[in-house]
Amino acid sequence: MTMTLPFSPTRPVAPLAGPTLSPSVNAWVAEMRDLLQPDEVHWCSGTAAEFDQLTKQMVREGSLIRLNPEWRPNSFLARSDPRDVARSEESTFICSRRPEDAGVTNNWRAPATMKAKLTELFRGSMRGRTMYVVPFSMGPLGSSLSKLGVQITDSPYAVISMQIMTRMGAEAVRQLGPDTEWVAALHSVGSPLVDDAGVRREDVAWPCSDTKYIAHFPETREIWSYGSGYGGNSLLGKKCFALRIASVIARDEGWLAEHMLIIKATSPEGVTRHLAAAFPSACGKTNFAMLQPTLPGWKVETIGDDIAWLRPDDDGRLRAINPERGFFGVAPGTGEATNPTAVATIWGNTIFTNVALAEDGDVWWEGLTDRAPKGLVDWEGNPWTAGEPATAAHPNGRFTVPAEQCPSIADEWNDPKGVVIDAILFGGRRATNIPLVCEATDWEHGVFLGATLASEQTAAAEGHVGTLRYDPFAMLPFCGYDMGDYWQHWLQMGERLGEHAPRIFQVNWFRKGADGSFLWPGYGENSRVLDWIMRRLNGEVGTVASPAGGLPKRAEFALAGLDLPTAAWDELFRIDPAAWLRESEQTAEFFDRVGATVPKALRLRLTLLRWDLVSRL
Ligand code: TSX
Ligand code: MN
Repeated sequence: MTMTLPFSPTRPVAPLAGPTLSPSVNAWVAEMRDLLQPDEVHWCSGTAAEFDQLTKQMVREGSLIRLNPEWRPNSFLARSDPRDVARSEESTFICSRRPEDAGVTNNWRAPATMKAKLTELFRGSMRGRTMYVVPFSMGPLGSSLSKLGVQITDSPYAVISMQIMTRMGAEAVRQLGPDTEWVAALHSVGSPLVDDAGVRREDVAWPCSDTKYIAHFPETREIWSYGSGYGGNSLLGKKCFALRIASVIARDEGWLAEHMLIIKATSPEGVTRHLAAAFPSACGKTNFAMLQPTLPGWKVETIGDDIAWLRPDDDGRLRAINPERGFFGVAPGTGEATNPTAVATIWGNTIFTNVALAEDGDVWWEGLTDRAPKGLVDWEGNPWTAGEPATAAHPNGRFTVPAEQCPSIADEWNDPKGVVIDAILFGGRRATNIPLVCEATDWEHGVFLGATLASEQTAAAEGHVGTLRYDPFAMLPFCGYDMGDYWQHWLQMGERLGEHAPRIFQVNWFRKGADGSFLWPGYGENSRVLDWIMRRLNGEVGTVASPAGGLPKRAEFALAGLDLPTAAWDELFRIDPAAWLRESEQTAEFFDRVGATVPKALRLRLTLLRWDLVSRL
């Protein structure tokens, strides 16, 4: 199977893009056109010519700035409305018929009530604008693990971003047969250019609305997003489809839609393994997905940096694809020192959002280089000088770039069969208690580790230092159904996979010593942790049993060439029973909050852990 990408010079000219062979798609598009009342309808072809035409139009209209092509060819800067800079979780809803199906960790609304309200908001919301129809595939085209969607949007920013982030356009249309299942994804920035009286008004660079709804209808597989142009709210293939809706489809069909990166690791001996890993935000997930090993002879290649769809194959092994086609990464903190691979990836064909503009027509953000260049314009378009209290780039500023440009991309990233997952990692940002690495004693313990994944609050954040912010499986804002039911589904997947189940590990790069400094150097040195995990899979090294799980033996861990004092090693793996008992009380409170659907097996695990800890006091 061949697939031509929009930026390939050999890509053919636009083939037929629509209307499709799917009567349900054609009917929905017609119905939405009547509701939204756009001036024009544009079926997206997904070609390089279309990307070029749209970006030129947006530059003309002032909603994009073309970067200096000498430094950043075919690349653009978008500045959002300052009130539209992140996903709006308080406006995100799961609209299942029964509130219990959404669970207490989601905002719930009745589907009929939400649809009635949103229908009135959407009515005429595209007046004076173009309605873009964006057919897309999440996952390699034609893969049995992939799913199709059609997004309707009035945001050209969403269109060009979807072109980078998904397999979008004519190739996706070709996958849409008369009976093909697809997800309807409706999006409007909620800023019509013609009012009810027919009076036209000027557009702005980043139209949006103060009224925002990111509504999911898991039972009918629909997404209705109103009022925001921001990535997670407007690129509906990503969090809305590939996580919230897909997690429900996955539960119904017996697979997993997860907030996980996927990497391929090859040892000096030539042993290759594929790993999936879930990390809450601000843990450096993209950095880990593009890790450059410091251990000689090791190679880590990237398959995905955010989302994994995992499904048992005919041989009973768990196979994974990355449903995305690009990276929508946080820019600040991405630099030569932290992630040189990402820096190389964004050489061109990249959309930057809410970062600073340099005098030479290139972009800049905190962490790209040690010192800021002179003559910067900040993310809001104002002159900026180093030392100002505010940052030049918004902390949630982003780059959107095709995955194929990543120097470490693995050959298999586009393989319709996916890759067999050998290990699953869970990692939080924990200054205390959690060791650098440990192995779950079995699948059920691994599910317990995923369910209790948490990050520690820093002094700056609200709440007390040491208070845990639970983010189970890094899925708290992304699970489309009840959290307890989701854990139960994970337990059932383990039973089904049996001896073929991947092994589960917990990692923590962020443990601190008594003086408050990081004990582990992190970044490329995390290859030492990968080395140990791979040796565990090979059966080459043992473990020391602990309340956390199986810990490495110091003599069997690759420490050569690393100046890690024995005291730091001991502290990285120290289990303080009293501190763990206090933590287990927070865990019990969290389980109580999730409620009656917490699987008995996980409650029992917690009880047994607490008995074990008491005996160690
Ligand atoms: O991404 C990170 N990773 C994973 C890399 C593959 N970060 C950045 C997190 C914020 C997004 C890390 N920060 C990591 C890490 O492994 N570790 C740390 C903590 C740390 C920071 C600085 C140092 C050491 C550890 N500096 C020195 O030791 C000199
Ligand atoms: Mn994410």
